[in-house]
Amino acid sequence: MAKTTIDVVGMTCGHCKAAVEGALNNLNGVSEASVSLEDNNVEVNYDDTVTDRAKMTEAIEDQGYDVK
Ligand code: 9UX
Repeated sequence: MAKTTIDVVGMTCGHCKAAVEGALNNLNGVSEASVSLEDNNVEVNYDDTVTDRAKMTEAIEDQGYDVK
């Protein structure tokens, strides 16, 4: 299991938080995604034999947010 923090641009409200967390939790290999609106990032616990940062970045961008 691996853990990473991804900086995300453009999340301002609770719906943004839910959209990003939901998109990541829907990915195979992600066990937990937790957005901090204060820090503009998302902490992700994941299985690095199943998924990777590129896939997570794509899922976040698909929701309309930019990844730094
Ligand atoms: Mo509320 Mo978050 O309109 O973009 S969903 S700010």
